[in-house]
Amino acid sequence: MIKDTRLILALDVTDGQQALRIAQNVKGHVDAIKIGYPLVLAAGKGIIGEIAEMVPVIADFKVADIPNTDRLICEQAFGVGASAVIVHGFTGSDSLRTCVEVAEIYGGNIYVVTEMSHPGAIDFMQRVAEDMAQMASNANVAGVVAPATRPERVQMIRSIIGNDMAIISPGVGAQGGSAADAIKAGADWVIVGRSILLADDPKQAAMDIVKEIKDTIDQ
Ligand code: NUP
Repeated sequence: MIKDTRLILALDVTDGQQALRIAQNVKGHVDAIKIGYPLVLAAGKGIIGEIAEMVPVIADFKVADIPNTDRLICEQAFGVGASAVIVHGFTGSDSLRTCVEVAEIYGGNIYVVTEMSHPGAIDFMQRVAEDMAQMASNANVAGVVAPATRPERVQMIRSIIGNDMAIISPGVGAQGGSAADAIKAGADWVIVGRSILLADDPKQAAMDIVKEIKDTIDQ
């Protein structure tokens, strides 16, 4: 993924035509589009390939199974044109290794979820997030997912993984986090869904976030 706007759109809509229209509209202003279950279940996995013709696609399948099932899921995602797949870390190193092996075959990338951005992540995930970040950094992945809602946790995770891996950070806007704070804490990209999708002018909303990020970096 080319680091330019540092914005990833979470395309959480359930209408394929609408998804294509939004992708077309924002494509110059985002570095990637993240597609998850809502859109793929509604429109079919082929939507990944259609959008990937415009913008690199990250398949947010939060893969979390035994290695063989993980392999089958990752093959499906990369096979239709995803550039990257998001996988959970809590299933452990063998599951993660299998996802990385599939990514290597397709020339794609894996991002590992560490601590999620919603409040419930504190119940269980937070206490193992640093271990999962460490596992990710030993596993030759492109990066990790860390919460823009808790910039101090982004900073902590950055200190564990070092500077060779990327942090992609959801939780900006609708979940209460700020793009500027996430970038300052060490995120490489922010992931934004509803603040763009529900805006009167999604393209302008994306441009505003890109400007906020740029102003933060230039400071
Ligand atoms: O920890 C995570 N938090 C999170 O919100 C990991 C994620 N993958 N996401 C996803 O990011 C979530 O599923 C949604 O697609 C997007 C955030 O959307 P929004 O809150 O900006 O609308």
